[in-house]
Amino acid sequence: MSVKGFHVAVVGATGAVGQQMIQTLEKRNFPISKITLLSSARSAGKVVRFRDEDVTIQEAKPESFEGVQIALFSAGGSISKELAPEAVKRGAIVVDNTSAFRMDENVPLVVPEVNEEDLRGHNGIIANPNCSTIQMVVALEPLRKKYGLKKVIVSTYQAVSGAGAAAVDEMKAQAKAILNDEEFEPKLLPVGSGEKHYQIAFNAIPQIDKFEDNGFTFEEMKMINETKKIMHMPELQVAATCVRLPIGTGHSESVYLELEQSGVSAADVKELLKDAPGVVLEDVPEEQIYPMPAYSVGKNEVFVGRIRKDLNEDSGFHMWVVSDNLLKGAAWNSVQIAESLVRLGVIK
Ligand code: L14
Repeated sequence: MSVKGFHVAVVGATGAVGQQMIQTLEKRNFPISKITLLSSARSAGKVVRFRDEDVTIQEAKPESFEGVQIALFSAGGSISKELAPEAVKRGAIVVDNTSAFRMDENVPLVVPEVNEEDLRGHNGIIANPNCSTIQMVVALEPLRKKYGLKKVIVSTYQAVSGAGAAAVDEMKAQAKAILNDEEFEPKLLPVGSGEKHYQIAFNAIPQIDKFEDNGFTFEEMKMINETKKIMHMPELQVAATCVRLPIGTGHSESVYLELEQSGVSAADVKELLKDAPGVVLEDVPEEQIYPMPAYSVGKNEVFVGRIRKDLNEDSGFHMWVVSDNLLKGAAWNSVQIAESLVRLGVIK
């Protein structure tokens, strides 16, 4: 690694995740010699503070990646499909936070606590998994390693910021309108381009992304397919139900899992997760200690609690998994991948 650091680009610099990427790079003191902030033409010209300097955001074009060594993308799948190959062509390693390349065989899909070594096989693009997938696999991996994993059934309680800053604004406006007995017209959720839109304030919407023919939504299928890929377990039984709740930031998940090994106790599981990388165990029911999304905001870790053994299935366990969807679910995992690339010597 050079002493001065790397030329890093952030694509989607004005978005909910892009903003967190910039702040995370700064907080982690990532070795940066130059930062290039890119966005759509609409947001170009805005100025962002980075390490006590004003950086002007530029419109993302193929030429923008000249000299860039690491490019963090979070500007939507179509921008990634168009510009990530352009960045790679110019010598950059891309960490892409969209679903554009995640299931591509030639693209490692990485959560450093689980499969950091997969980074060595990259071909220029590395994919950052879906937010809901990331926090779940961080909690599952120690169990898979020690006891083997057979089956996972998850229900999510997802925050609105996953759908972008505009969706959070819409939720707040709806809440205000409801408290004032005023009319409002939902426009963004569950899917911006969809035919129908529903109220999110004081509601729960059992749809995140579009439906596939099999009855699952894309978000649910992402959790299913990405989990198998990250854990190298095509045979793992996984099912997901993804639900949007009126929460600003912080995804929660109720996870049911079955181990390969029987005879394991809840205490064994707690003991294992207590020291697991990236995990904070918050599990003292007698003292009402358990993770909650409101208290996960701004933190990089995955919080796990409510661990208990199933009453019928000896190898079955239930747990509650919470994390900041914009950080471990997106920006922090991307920056963490960049840190791993440096530490493993994959990028020099
Ligand atoms: O796949 O709407 O990275 O909360 C993450 C946020 C999918 C949509 C992804 C949301 C997106 C999801």
